[in-house]
Amino acid sequence: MGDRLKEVNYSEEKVPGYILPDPLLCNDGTRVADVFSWKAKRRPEILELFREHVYGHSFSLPVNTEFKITSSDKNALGGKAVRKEVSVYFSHRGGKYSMDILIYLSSGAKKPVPVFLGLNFFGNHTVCNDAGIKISCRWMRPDGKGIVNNRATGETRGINAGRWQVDKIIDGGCGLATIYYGDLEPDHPAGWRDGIRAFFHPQGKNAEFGPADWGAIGAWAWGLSRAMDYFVQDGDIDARRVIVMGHSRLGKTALWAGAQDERFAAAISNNSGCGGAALSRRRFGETLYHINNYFPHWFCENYKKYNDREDSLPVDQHELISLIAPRPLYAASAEEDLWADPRGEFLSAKHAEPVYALFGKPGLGVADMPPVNHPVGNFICYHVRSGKHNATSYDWEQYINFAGRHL
Ligand code: GTR
Repeated sequence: MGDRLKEVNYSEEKVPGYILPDPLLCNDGTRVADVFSWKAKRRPEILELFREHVYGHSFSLPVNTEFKITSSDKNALGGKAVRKEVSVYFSHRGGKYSMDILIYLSSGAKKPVPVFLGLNFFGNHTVCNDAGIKISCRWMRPDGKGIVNNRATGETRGINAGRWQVDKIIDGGCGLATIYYGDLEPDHPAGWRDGIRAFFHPQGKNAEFGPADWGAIGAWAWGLSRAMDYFVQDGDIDARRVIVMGHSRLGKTALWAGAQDERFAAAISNNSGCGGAALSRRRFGETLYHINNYFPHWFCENYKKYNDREDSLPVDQHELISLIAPRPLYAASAEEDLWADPRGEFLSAKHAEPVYALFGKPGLGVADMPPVNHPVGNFICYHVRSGKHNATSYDWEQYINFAGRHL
C-alpha cells in the first residue's frame, strides 16, 4: 500500500512551478482553431489519453439490457412526486447482472422532466426517508453508520438525505435518479470480482487486467451511461436534459461519465479533488501517489506510473473538463476540504475556458478564485462553499439554479 504517511502539501508557497498540457495543441503539434478540428481530431485524442493513462478503457461492446419497473408510486413525497424503482439487467455469456435505479420526478413539472443523475455511497434507500424504497442488500463499506457485516440495516434509511435534497430538486421542477455505486462494483481492491469488470471479462473472477483496462471509476461511470439508456426510452424523463452529478470519488466518476457520453446535457463535480476536477500538477492535498496507494483499484494500472511524476502525465484535469464542452459544467469546492485542493479545482475550470471559447461559450467571468459562498460563471460555473467535504443544501441550491438556467 505504500507510505500512507507521505507528507501532504497544504501550502500555496510549496506548489511547484508547472506547465499544463495545452488542450488545443494536437499530438502532431498542430493547433485547433475551430470547432470542427476540436470535434474530429483533438477531442478524440484527449479522450484516448484519459483512457490510456488515467481511467482505462471501458467495456464497449453492445450489451443486452432489459428494464423492469419494480415499484411505482404516484403519490410520493406527500403527493408532489412520482417515485419509481427500475432494475436494469445486463446479460452476457449466459449470465445476468443487475443495477437498481431510484427515480423521483416532480409531478407538477411539464413532461418530460429534466433529471439530475448521480451515484450514491450507501444505497438508494439512504437518499430519502421514504419507506417505499427497497433497502439495498449489496456489500457496503463498513464506515457508514448502521452498516452491519458490510450490509445496510433499516437504520440507514434516509441517512444521506442531506446530501441529496430531494424536496428542493422536486420543488425546482426537476427529477432525481440515483444508483448505489456498489451495484456496479463494491468499493475495495478485490471488489471487481463481484462487479461488472469481472462479469464482462472473458476470464471472469480470474481476470487479469491490462495496464490500460478500466478501474472502478470506469465501471461506475459505465453504469451512469446504462441509466441513460433507460432514460431514452422512459417517456416521463427528458433524456436530452440529464445532468450527471457526483460528490467526491463519485464526482470524479460523474466527470468521466460526462466526458465519454455526450448524451449527458451537463455535468456537476462536487468536491471531486484529485483525479476529478483538481489539477494533478499542483500536488496540493491528495496527490497521485496518495490516491493510487489508498485506492489502487480506482484508476487503470498505467496511472500509477505517474506517482511523483505528475509532469510527465500527458494530460491534466482541466482537459477532462474541456471534454464536457460545449455543455454546461459546474465545479464546486469546500473551503475546509484542502485534501481536494479547492484552488486546483477552480484552476481546472479556468484552464478549460479556451475550449469553451471555441464554441463561443463564456468562461467563469473572473480571473481569480472567488470568495467563499460566491458562485461565479454562467456556463462554466464554480463556487467554494464554507465548511467541509460534503454535498449540502447550499450546493444543491446552486445546482438547481444552474439547471434552471440551462435546461
Ligand atoms: C478520499 C479520497 C478522495 C475522495 C474522497 C471520497 O478519501 O482520498 O479522493 O474521493 O475519499 O470519495 O469521499
